[in-house]
Amino acid sequence: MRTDLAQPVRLADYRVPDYLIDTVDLDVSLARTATRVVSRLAIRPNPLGRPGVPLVLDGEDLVAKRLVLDGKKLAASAHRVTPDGFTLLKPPETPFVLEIETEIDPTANLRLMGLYRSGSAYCTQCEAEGFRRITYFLDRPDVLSVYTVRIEADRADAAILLSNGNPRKAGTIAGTDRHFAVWHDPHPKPSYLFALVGGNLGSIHDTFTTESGRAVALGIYVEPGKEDRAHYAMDALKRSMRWDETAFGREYDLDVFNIVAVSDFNMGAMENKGLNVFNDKYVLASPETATDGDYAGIETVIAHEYFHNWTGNRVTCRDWFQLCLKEGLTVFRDHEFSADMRSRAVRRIADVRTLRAQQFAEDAGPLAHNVRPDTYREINNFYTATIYEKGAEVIRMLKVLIGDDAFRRGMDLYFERCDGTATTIEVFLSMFEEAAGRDLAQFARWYHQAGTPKLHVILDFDDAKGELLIELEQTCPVTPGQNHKEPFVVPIAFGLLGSDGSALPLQPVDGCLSEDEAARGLIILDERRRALRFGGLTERPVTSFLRGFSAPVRLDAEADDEQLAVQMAFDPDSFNRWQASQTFAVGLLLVSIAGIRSGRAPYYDAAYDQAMQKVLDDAEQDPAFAALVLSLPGEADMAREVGHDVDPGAIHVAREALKAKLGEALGDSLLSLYHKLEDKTPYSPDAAAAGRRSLRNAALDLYAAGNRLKGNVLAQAQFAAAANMTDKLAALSVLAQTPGTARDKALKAFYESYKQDALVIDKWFALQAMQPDAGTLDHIRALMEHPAFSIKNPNRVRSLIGAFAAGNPTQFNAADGSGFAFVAQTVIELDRINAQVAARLLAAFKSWRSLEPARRDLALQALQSVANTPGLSADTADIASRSLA
Ligand code: B3K
Ligand code: ZN
Repeated sequence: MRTDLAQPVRLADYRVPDYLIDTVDLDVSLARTATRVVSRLAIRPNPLGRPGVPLVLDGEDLVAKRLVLDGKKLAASAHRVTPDGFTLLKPPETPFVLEIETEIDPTANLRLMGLYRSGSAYCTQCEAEGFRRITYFLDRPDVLSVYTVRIEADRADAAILLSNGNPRKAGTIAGTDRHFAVWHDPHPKPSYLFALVGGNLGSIHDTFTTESGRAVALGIYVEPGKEDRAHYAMDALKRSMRWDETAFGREYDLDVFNIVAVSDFNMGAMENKGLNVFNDKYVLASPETATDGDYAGIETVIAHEYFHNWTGNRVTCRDWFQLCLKEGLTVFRDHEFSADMRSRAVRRIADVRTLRAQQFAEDAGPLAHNVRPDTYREINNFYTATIYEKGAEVIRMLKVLIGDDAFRRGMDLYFERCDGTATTIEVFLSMFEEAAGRDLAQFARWYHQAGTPKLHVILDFDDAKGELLIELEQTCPVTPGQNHKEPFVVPIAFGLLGSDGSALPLQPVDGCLSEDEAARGLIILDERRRALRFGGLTERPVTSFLRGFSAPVRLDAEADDEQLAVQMAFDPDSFNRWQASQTFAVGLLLVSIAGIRSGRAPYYDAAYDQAMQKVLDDAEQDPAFAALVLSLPGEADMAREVGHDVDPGAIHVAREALKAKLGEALGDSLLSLYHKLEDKTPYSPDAAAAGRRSLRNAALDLYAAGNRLKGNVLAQAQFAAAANMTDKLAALSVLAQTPGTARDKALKAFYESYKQDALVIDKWFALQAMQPDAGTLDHIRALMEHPAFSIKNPNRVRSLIGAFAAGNPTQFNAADGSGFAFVAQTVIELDRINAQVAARLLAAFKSWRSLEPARRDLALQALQSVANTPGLSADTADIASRSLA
């Protein structure tokens, strides 16, 4: 295992590989503690590389058993081999075959990278650099090879044997109880997309016929007995395959597509060619065990991994600096898919909430980095919200800027020209420059400059002339290593409303807006400042900026309560109707938080509940949307709004008080809505039914905040009667807010009902970990001893410890430092087991510098305790040192 700070890898140092590997023949004999891997590599010097240099293959924790060059045992003097690498000192100048046998121990592999055991199955995870834990290789994404894989195992140990590509051959080894399968993947791929699975798994099967009439055999493999829970994933897969044909013209390209669900997995899922491996959380669903949110998550992740087949696999990344080339683009594609499957407006709001909660927070702290970074020490730490979510926003802006048609032409060009290559962001952007006939050099700054730009808006209304003057200015905060920022290209979708809510035509004065901008209701801000003037106005209009959240920026615009109320009721852009409700609440909360810190009572303004009452009156027209409006900005959102010297305790008090006031003021309407939305029909996970449940549960939550006793009575009844997990968990989360015997009883009953089901028990862990009351930390410590908890399983760690660190701002940031110390201690313990998950957990400290001084000191001490631990993994050492820098 590597330790402490690794040498940084720099984009500027990129060099093409000196050798290429055309084909890989793997022969893997599975055994629990001693799996044998024979790898036969057809290697040749890269005509573009340096001639005659030694061949250096990556390795990690490997034991080399046999080394053969062109059929002859390799002399000791001709090579160097260690667990971490293999060097062939003088490689032949013409193509040669290198055969390497390694032995690996999947059972001892707790890092869950390379080949490991999950439950009773063998599985692999190779992205980013896990293949080198299976065999010595040029483990970099720009080495593309055709793989043929033979897997052999005891039939009793692994009846199912899967790898990438198409099945070629299978059979029994005469006279033994062993069998084998051979898979061949005709598409050249980088090693990070290699996968292999062996085990005794249950499965469901289906067929998909592609647009051009080819039949594809689909299979989903799960723990035996859970087959029934895989049907929604299969349905989502078929819808994804069809959608990629219609939305992007992309057809599937193998005879089979398999998905395997495992219960030990470092992240959500992995897009290995033709053999996606999934965290079972994103495959398994039944009404009794999965919430509406889980169903939506499965749909998205299934789609995301499938879409990688073209954006990631057929066209891959030249190096890991280009990660957003596949991730940002694929997130954009899965967002579009979900928007087409469900309500576009509701999806957009949900996606922006995630972006702000995760990416804006990351961008504002010490872990901020470019969408296309130019240096890293540990690439696994760059699978971040910036690469994924901001990466997707950048693509969305590109589409807005050049228009739908040019965007589609650019994508088509990209697939046509780059298919089968490992490429870069520059090449990607050049496709759109060609398709749209415009220069994107300035737009590319979104990839090269970190930080969330702020858009300042100053308004001035000239009554006499009936003109509105708008002054726009963009600024961008300093981020690690970047003090100076050049202006971004910011597309601002924009409109004006009358005080009665009517949409007003845009009448730019003196051609201050181009015709195209005026027609599209779009201001393109590509300088630091821009002034605009709109005329023909009989009264001061209400302004609506950033419709649909047209750019990932923070908006700083003046708007009074009356204007926000007009926007909430009438803005034709539903995103901005929702945004106005949030801005209203943020304004009240900021006053309240400042007051609480100076010893005053929480602040409230009845204008807010009047505006919210109107939303409730129309709630049934779009229940999912109304549910989002009823959910107040979260405590982490408020911490971001406060920005510096944050006191999470005061934020909690202010938010609870606002919620209670609102719940009380709207009590009757909430209650009647709650009763009206009761649904006695059988559960269906579709968006409309899920929307009604989310509104009903949001109404219950808000009602209970203002009417605790009566609310808890309703929640008790719902908890007892609920036939689906969405309603059950919503009721339990209301009950969990009041410490005492009723809560304990409900939690116990929940555990008893679902103790067989690890994924449901994860919800039980998470709910308890997120309670803001003072007893939570002790309770978590006790739960870590619970038989259902295991520090070796990433889902358990994320649901108990991760939920505490990321979802319990009050107790994680407790004034005595106990939350920080606990998470730091757990990171240290976990680091020895699974460094990747430990490093991810440590990133929960990303906002520590914006805390008030006393807490900041305590967070600093906790971070230092991690950084000073001897023998830390490269993963955790990297996060610790960047957090402290
Ligand atoms: N590409 C994988 C993530 C791999 C993470 C490696 N640490 C899943 C995805 O984004 O689709
Ligand atoms: Zn991805």
